[in-house]
Amino acid sequence: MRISWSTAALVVLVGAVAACGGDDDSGSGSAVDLSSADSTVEILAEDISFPEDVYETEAGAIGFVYENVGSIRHTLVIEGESGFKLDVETKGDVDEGIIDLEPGTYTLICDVPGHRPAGMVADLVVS
Ligand SMILES: [Cu+2]
Repeated sequence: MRISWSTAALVVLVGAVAACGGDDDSGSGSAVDLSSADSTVEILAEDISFPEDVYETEAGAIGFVYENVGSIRHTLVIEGESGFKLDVETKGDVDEGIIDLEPGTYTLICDVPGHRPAGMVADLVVS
């Protein structure tokens, strides 16, 4: 797995901002170490959609990098996996998380009210 320098810089930046702000109420935090992930999925949050209808990855510890390229708040939730939620407040925000998933097809959504019906829903195919 490789993380580009720009991504690494962004993550460091966002971490610093979050530390200063201190009001991250999502509980997802920003101190996730993606180096322990078996695979990584990068997902962009647009206003109001995901760029892809289907994301594919391999079973195991899956790292998610969620970047807000829109201008309003978005979240990333995996239906049926209540312990996992990423939250990106505004443009440029990046949130990361790791979750163990077995093979199957999962549903990714943004659970900000109105966003799922507007198109923020995609399949995650884990093989
Ligand atoms: Cu959204």
